Amino acid sequence: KEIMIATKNKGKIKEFQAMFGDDWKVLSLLDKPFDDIDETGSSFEENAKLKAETVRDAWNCPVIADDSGLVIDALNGRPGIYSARYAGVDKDDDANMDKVLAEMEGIEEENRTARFVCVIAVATLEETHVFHGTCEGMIATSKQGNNGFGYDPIFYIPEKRKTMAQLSAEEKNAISHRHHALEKLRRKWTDIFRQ
Ligand code: ITT
Repeated sequence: KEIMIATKNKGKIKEFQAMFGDDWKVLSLLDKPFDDIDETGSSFEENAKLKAETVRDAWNCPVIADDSGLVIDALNGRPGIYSARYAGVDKDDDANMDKVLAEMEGIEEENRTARFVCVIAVATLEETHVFHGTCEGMIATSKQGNNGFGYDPIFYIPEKRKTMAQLSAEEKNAISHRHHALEKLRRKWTDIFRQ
């Protein structure tokens, strides 16, 4: 079984492949090239739909997309939908984290709350479905850990006493925003694909 996920983000691709499991071959825009899609939406949901539907319309097959990011309360929700290029350069994780750490300097622990948000859009030939997932945490004061991708080294999870980047892939994939969104999709899978 194969499923196309309209992403070029290697971190996302790895996580989806692990979460779908060996029964599935996760295909991405790294396997089948596609021009960069302008993310012109004003919400995770709009951008997830835009990516899934753009590729679905081009290829006439069901397509999944993931729009995600880090929402920090003390920064009024930033970086939010601008997470991938918060420091100006697309997907420069270190620069993005440095910018967040600088903006969060001096902010007390109780005001460092944040969440990862993931919206998965599933565009079939008939319609598009969206599924939301979140993961609550705090912004650390420095980078810790080497696993995962993106903002994981500065996303501290109090229950685990670790940052997301200090968790194994299995541990992250059991609690992440992406996991929660995918679980909601799983519950509707047979309704959506009638298979
Ligand atoms: P595609 O559009 O090709 O899927 P992208 O990286 O541009 O890739 P987004 O626009 O959804 O995707 O931006 C998501 C950004 O949010 C991503 O680049 C990371 O900086 C951050 N992010 C999302 N999920 C994350 C996770 O699980 N851990 C850490 N950071 C994450």
